[in-house]
Amino acid sequence: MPVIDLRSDTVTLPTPAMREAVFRAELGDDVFREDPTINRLEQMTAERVGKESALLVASGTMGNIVSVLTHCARSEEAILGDCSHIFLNEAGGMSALGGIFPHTIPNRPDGTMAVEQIEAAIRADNIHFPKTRLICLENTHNRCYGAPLTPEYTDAVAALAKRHGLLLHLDGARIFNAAVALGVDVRELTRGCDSLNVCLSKGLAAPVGSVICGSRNFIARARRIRKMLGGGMRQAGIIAAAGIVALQEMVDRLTEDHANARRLAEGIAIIPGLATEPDRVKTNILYIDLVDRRFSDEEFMARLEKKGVRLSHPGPARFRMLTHYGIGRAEIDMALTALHEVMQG
Ligand code: TLP
Repeated sequence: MPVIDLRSDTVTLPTPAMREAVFRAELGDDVFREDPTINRLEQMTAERVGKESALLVASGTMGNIVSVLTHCARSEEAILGDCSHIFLNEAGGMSALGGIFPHTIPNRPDGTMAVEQIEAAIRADNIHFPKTRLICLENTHNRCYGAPLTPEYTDAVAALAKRHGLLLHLDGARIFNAAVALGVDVRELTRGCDSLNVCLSKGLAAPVGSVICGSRNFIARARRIRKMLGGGMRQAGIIAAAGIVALQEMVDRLTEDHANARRLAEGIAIIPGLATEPDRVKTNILYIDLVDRRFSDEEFMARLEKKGVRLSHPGPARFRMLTHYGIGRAEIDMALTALHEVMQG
């Protein structure tokens, strides 16, 4: 029986073109900056998102922590959403590794934080307070149904940061999903930020890797932090080769994932005992609530697993599904059938 794995878009396997590119990749020692494939990926990514320079890192988590450690010194403060991945899912890296203080603002359902609330959170110059240094945004917003943040919103936060002499980091793990969903050039979503993290190993289906982008000066400093964290990866052109294919061939098809997620949500909305909000689905992420408490969460997941459907379990009676490369319309319909059957008992 085929497994329909909707736990995450990180489960994607590399495409045949990626495997071929990995096989043929020209390699060198990247700590000496001698891996031509990495150099090419970094240059390509920087150009694509409109920044001067870029740096390959092992993961999205590493991209975020390297960026935050590059921007902030110990005892400084970063303002970020209370539902952000950096705050919830990165093992508290900013405080553990950097002595950086996270100051959270509520995320609204559309993934934004109210600009007035961000402004109110910026500390006055007073010896009792940590110094605010950084604002972090997340686009698309994972916990908020994959909501894409608009250019207008990002520009407004960037303008606020500038007015207060702060820096702006964008966790753009799924920034291409946002660009495709909004029908804008990705640079419109990145122009105001000082750094961003782009993941190659989520919807773009590369096996490993993220790229952080920013000014030449930022990337030069980030390179040292990456080394300090043990992230100098030598012949990692093996990774970069698949990343190049991801950027070249896997961005436009994200529209298919978005259409499939919407179809899935619309199908789930009419299944008795389950609840979801199809109108919130703008990209490839949706959440469902198990309203019917005949089954425990574990029982629900086990019954679906038996029918070959996997989803993730971010909280009590709440589940998450992501569409991605390898999940077509047929798989969506099979998943809906499985959900119907499970709920019919
Ligand atoms: N998110 C993963 C899990 O950690 C939840 C997923 O399955 O969605 N930023 C955002 C917005 C992310 O969603 C993720 C991964 C990361 C950063 C971290 O990327 P990795 O997993 O490469 O460290």
